Amino acid sequence: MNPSTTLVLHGVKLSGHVHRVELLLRMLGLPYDFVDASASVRASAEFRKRNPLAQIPVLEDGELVLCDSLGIMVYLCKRYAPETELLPDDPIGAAAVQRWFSLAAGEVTYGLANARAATLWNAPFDKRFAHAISERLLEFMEQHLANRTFLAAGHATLADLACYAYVAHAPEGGVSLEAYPAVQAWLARVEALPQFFPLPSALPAAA
Ligand SMILES: N[C@@H](CCC(=O)N[C@@H](CS)C(=O)NCC(=O)O)C(=O)O
Repeated sequence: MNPSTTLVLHGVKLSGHVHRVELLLRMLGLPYDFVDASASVRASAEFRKRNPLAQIPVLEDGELVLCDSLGIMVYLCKRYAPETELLPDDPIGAAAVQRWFSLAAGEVTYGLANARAATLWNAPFDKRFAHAISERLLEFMEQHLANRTFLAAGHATLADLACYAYVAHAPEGGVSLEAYPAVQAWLARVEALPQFFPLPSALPAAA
């Protein structure tokens, strides 16, 4: 089913939270407009009317305004692709996706995303703490993926889209992926999905 109005995604291209939503929009084949919402835009009264937390992503679907990347992903599947296997409906599949959503909003954010933001943009996060959380998460993922292809099922789900960008860009936060071959193989499997597109590198291109 296609939306009757064009969906509008507010975000910035270097955000992993925004990337997971944009990746899903592309995988579901939903047309959308992308509106830049860099820091000065997010601070405006107009943006805060959409999201009082002043965070991205925000998705507009006609009159409906949705905040929170994971909530937006659930909405898009349920509204426009109710049969998609990206959001399993069976009790075990649904619980497994929720577990990875919790990790995406927890360890992935407090570890990998915060280490990246502190390294690249001097965001006020404790890098040692973020690195310790990142390592614990990656060790768990390595063990989890040793005999699995995707995080929450035998096929890709929203769990993979939600976790992908900050894991793939861990080195930008000073977190090496070298010791995690199963995690690297999983990243390659996500990158091979139809309609995949990468989060751009935040590092300056080599001369
Ligand atoms: N729970 C939110 C978190 C979103 C989030 O932290 N977005 C960051 C960009 S990656 C942001 O807007 N940061 C600005 C701020 O928190 O002031 C979600 O999943 O959408």
